[in-house]
Amino acid sequence: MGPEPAVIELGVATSALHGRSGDRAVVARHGDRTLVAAIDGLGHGEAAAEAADAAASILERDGGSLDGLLRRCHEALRGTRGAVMTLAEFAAAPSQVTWVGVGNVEGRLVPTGADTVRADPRGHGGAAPTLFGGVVGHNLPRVRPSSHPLHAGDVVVMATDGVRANFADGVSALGEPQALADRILADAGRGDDDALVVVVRWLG
Ligand SMILES: [Mn+2]
Repeated sequence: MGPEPAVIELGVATSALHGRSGDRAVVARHGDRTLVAAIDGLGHGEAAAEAADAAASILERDGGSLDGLLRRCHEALRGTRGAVMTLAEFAAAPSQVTWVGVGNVEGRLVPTGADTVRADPRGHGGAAPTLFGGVVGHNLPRVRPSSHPLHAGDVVVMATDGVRANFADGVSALGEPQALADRILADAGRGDDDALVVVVRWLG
């Protein structure tokens, strides 16, 4: 018997400014851990989509530490436009999310039972991954992933900069992840860039 897999429910909402989106969501299971990533290829259009595809193929295939994954993406994205991304790895024993970002793909934890959570991670309310300045494929910063305990029903939201930074305001952990993702995109989508909202509910 292998270890218990991390169990999540997922919702993804996306919109493209022109043609193919340069924003990409990835979900990959590696052993007892489930990796969820939100990727924003720089700019938009085909060149952004190619950069996002290169990162997605690494993340779908490879396991290992988050900083190791970022390094492999960095190598794979050399010669592309580059991408920013946030990676969140869900594990069941103990129940936690380990996460980190390069660039400005924001993440928030909306605790189960919380009515709403403020978007500012430095304020009261939801935890957030640390985002390190840089661009995967061009300048990769030294990153330090952080971990946060999860309780069944907690929701993690990730959104690219095609979504306003206050996207988590008023979001509750109730409701289906796909409905939450659709509503956040409808309410907070900027309309001037590719946009991606990824919602994960932790089931334990
Ligand atoms: Mn963008």
